[in-house]
Amino acid sequence: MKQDRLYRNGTVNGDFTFNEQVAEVFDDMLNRSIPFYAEVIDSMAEVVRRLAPAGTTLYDLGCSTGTTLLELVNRLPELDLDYVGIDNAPAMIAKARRKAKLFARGGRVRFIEGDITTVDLPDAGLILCNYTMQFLRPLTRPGFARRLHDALPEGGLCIFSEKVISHEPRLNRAFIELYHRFKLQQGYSELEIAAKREALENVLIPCSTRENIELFEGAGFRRVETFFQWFNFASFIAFR
Ligand code: GEK
Repeated sequence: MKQDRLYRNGTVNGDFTFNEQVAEVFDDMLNRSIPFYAEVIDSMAEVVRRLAPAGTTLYDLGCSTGTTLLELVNRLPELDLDYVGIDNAPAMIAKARRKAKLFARGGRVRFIEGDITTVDLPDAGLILCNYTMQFLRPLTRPGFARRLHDALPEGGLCIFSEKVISHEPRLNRAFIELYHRFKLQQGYSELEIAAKREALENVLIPCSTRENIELFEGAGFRRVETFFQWFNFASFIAFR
């Protein structure tokens, strides 16, 4: 896995985008930037194993290089599911397809280049959207959540993960400090952390846990709960 040293000089050339350079080091970047990334995939696999409606399609929106989807395909061979990953970054989809050729053990998995705010989701039974809604403009999120709701049948599920904030300033400050410490422990330098934070400003816009729950309840989901949280990273499950 190629190491992420994109910001080692502390230079920020404009806002963060999901280009070829990012796709190349993305798996390392995610492992070292999202606390408990592997554990969240493990937990999701267990939820999917128990709750996925059989005979439907599982979509991963903002699938990036396909890591989550390929893990699920390989871990859940007994489930009668089709797997579709969607991302609008061509470099991510190209890499996901290469990984699928190497690692997907005969699963029914496809990767599509598309915009998750407009793409159709036929036969959806379960929709994943991990660390991706945070990149959609906040004003568009209610419409997005409504689309997901409308694409699912009754009994369908949406599992999503987001970076979150707290509106309690002291807690929010603690979140930021703890996350900073996590990135240092992962081998990023102060310079790299500061530069990445600057590049993501105005690009990654997190909400609170409660706002995310209200967003999905407002879109019509019957029940929304968290199943994992590490300080400022949370994973949710919404029942249609
Ligand atoms: C994982 N879920 O491994 N349409 C399609 N894709 C989009 C859009 C859009 N409108 N906006 C952003 N993306 C993955 C990680 S990364 C998270 C998801 C991160 C895509 C973007 O191209 C990128 O691949 C992904 O959303 C976000 O769990 O980089 O922090």
